[in-house]
Amino acid sequence: QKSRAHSVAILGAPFSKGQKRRGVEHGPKAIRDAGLVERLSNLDYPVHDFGDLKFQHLEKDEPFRHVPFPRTVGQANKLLASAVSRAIDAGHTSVMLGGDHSLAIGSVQGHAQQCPDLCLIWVDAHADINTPITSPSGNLHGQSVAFMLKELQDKMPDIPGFSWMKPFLSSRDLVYIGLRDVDPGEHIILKNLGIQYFSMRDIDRMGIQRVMEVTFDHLLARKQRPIHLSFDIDAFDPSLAPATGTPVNGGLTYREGIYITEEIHNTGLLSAMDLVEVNPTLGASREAVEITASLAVDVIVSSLGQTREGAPVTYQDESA
Ligand code: HAR
Ligand code: MN
Ligand code: MN
Ligand code: MN
Repeated sequence: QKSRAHSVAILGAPFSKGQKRRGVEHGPKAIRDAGLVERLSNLDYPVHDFGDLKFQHLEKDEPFRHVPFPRTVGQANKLLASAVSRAIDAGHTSVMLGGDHSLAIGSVQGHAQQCPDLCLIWVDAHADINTPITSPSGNLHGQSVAFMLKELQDKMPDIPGFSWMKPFLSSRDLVYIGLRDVDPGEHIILKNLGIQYFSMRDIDRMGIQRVMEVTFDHLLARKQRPIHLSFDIDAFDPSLAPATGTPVNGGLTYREGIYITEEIHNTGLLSAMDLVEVNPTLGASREAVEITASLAVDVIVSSLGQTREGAPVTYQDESA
């Protein structure tokens, strides 16, 4: 398993207008406070923390149908997309700290500006593939994937705030892991487009090892290509990740979650990732918030090469 000694760019995205509960904009600080940069410095590449993006909050942003804050979400994602694109162009592996999951629109789009052949692994309790028409809540964090998919282009109305982007991803270049709360309209889309997904039931049946094998067969068998990992912390069981806005029982175990990220690291193809939906105002206690943020750090460092079996000594030599 090769892996280039990449540098890592951390981009904080303190943003919450893709859903109705405030507090998730404090996710980046909670994840940093849980020791992200120190833990990454144990790995063998340089870390550049670019701080937090400064998002604008628009005064006038009328809902589109029942979808709140369309222009605010659109503009935030436009800003994030250019930041991710610049980070990838500069040779970094991009690590976006959310923030709510609507931010994946900009993160994946910015990555795709540099790597048009990327594939997407979406680890989440939810499919986030509602269109503004099918969405029961109207919340844009439940619609991120619908903005990306070419196959849904004619199902998407023109939403104010999103004229800067066009759909860029094929549905065959996407795999879901961890689903257990899928809306009826989303189920129809998954089935109609033949999207490869592994629900928690599939993980129960197949085991996580086989799930990852089939995931990579599906995405990488034809050719090796950059991977975007979009990891929603609510993929984990709420006992492990309580501080999040839409917890759903019966989620990933710690070992399943870490196995997913170890396998993704071992491909040597991870090019950008998101860690979203940590909401430090929602934990029932200080400890609940700390275990959630510390789990987020474990997911990130494991994706970037921390192993459970140790590693040979490496020397800090960038020319090597
Ligand atoms: N499917 C529901 C909706 O569209 C809830 C999904 C949003 N929750 C998330 N996203 N955290 O993964 O509103
Ligand atoms: Mn999500
Ligand atoms: Mn979710
Ligand atoms: Mn490695």
